[in-house]
Amino acid sequence: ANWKTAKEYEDITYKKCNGVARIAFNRPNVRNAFRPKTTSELYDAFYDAHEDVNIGVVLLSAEGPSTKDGVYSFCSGGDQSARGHQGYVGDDGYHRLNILEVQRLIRFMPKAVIAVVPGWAVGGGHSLHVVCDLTLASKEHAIFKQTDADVTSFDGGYGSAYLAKMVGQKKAREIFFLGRNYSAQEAFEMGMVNAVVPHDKLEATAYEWAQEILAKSPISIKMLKFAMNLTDDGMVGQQVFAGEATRLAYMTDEAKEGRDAFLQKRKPNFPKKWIP
Ligand code: 1HA
Repeated sequence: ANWKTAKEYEDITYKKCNGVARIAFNRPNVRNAFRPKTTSELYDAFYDAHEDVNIGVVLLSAEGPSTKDGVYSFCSGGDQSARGHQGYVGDDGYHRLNILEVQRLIRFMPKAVIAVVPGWAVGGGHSLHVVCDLTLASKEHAIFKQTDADVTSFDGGYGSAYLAKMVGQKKAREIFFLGRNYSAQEAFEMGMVNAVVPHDKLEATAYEWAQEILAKSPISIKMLKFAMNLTDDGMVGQQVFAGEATRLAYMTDEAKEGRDAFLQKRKPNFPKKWIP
């Protein structure tokens, strides 16, 4: 793949190639922990991928390994050294939990998002892989771990409750209550990883999976994602799904008549067909 840098950032890299966007954590020496700068850069890049009509699949990956010890990581969650009393403190001095906004962008992205996990996926980093549509993990180096209950920073949303829908209640409670390490293979067997991939083939495999998805009907992928989100997302899930129903309704003669009648200041004369 011939990746081209889409935008320069400090804490992440952002590249594009043939319909695929690749957003990657780039703080490998702290296991790709995120600070407020990281999350606002993630938000910016995900929003760009959301808006770009030439992008159909987004990879959330990570640069590495650490130059200190050669260890690979996906993301180790919130940067504990940036944690204040009410959240994570940014350059502006305000305390935020804005990784949750990034989670929502991933969740409501009208395209597939694939987590590409080369190493540690821990705490809020684990929750990010949970919220992505698919997860590919390095056979040799990926380790999944939930430390939220070690550091009193718990994700009571998608990170835990949605995880439980994915791996079952007993396993999800084990993951959070014991905080053990799980290999890519164990995570695969639990149902939270789609494929275990040899480390040196991980990025290429992610790109191949993306290309397979890109060959499908874009509307179908979007509607299927939103349909599968719907039951877990309550009224917001309904809103997102229904927005697409409205868009499809716009394309009918009926909708054109409704708009035209308003603009022409006359009563609408809808086609009198009640198609079952
Ligand atoms: O759950 C949430 C949220 C929920 C709701 C709303 C907002 C949320 C926001 C955030 C989060 C969270 O992410 S809570 C969970 C926060 N993360 C952690 O508790 C994980 C902390 N890290 C570790 O447990 C370990 O580092 C590790 C299992 C990922 C890797 O262990 P390893 O290979 O033994 O490496 P280690 O020596 O511990 O770390 C390497 C370097 O990276 C260390 O720095 P150094 O001594 O070389 O200077 C270490 O301090 C740094 N580092 C690793 N993780 C973090 C970190 N620095 C800051 N924050 C980190 N998360």
